[in-house]
Amino acid sequence: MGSARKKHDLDPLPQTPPLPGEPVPLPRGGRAARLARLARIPGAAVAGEALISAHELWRSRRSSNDDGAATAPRRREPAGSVRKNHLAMTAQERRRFIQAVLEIKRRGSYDELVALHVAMNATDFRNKESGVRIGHISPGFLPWHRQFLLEFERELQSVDPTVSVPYWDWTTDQALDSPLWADDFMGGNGRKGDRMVVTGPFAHANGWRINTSVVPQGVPALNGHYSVDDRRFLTRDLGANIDRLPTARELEDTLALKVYDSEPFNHLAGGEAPFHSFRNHLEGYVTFPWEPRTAKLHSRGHRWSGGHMGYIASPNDPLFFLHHCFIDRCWAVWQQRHPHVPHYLPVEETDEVPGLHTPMEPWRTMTPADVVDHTAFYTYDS
Ligand SMILES: [Cu+2]
Repeated sequence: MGSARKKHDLDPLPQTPPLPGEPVPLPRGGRAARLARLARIPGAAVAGEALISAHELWRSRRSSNDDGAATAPRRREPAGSVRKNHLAMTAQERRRFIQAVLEIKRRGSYDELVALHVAMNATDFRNKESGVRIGHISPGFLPWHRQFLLEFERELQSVDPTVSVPYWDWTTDQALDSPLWADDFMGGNGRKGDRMVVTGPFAHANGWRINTSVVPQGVPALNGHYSVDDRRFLTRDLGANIDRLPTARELEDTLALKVYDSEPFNHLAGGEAPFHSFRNHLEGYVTFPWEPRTAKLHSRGHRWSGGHMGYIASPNDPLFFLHHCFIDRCWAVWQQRHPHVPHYLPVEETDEVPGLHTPMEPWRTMTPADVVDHTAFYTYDS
């Protein structure tokens, strides 16, 4: 049923180049106003006022003669967080995590993070073929999302210092009756028809509202690509858009790759033997010849979950953070398997993608080099 609708709705992590090559003018106005217009649902609570257009910042830094040195990395004292598989959390840990998420939603910082992710996506996906790409379709994918999760975790810890971000290992945790989908945690699937999540803490009836648009205004190319669906309730459509979650084999084959990333550092990198892009295979834009030629790993997790997870504003679903925490852990595991290769490439930034020492936008507080070793900030339970 509704296959045409689904195809239209859920193609945000595209396998095919979605965007026309024409330059798209950025909206006029102050940076905060611009970002707010990009990301906010009219009438929704304000989020993201303090954020900055990543694209604009990048351009201005690159054209100035500033040496681009980042300020000292923000390192938590002590680096004591342990990120756990959610299946290993106690009932109390689960409760505290959910309470902290609800509190930062109430404060507005949750929605600021969603808005920030939308702003970054707008630039990255528009420039899929060529142009500046910071956190997606770029070697910056892993360090950028590492900092994004650190910012999220820092917000949670300002509410409850005992909380850390849990992860969802979808290679083994695939059952629809997993505690992942329980009423005291992520809540369940969307209901038939409108796909509204109706159970758990993020159900509309329990107060969770979508405040950040899935449709960035002022980015016409994206408006044509993403469906206009600004209803205020969280949606999911588990398993409807793609038949299964990523497998352990997919992950193992990708972890075996020895090169972090290579030219052209986009959605095509490592697509052919010798498959020199761990990053792109993990991000999920290319597959091995023995795999389905559809999204894998990171992309497949988004598409399988469906609903908001399939959109440009996927962090609207807190599931995003558990998914990306596992992706982050995959980078750490890969480093352990390949101790003697560069853990981030390229060393020198290009006109399009960040180098090892390029400050990450829009924060400009850390570079990929600063976050390459996650143990400076947190550890994983296994
Ligand atoms: Cu992302």
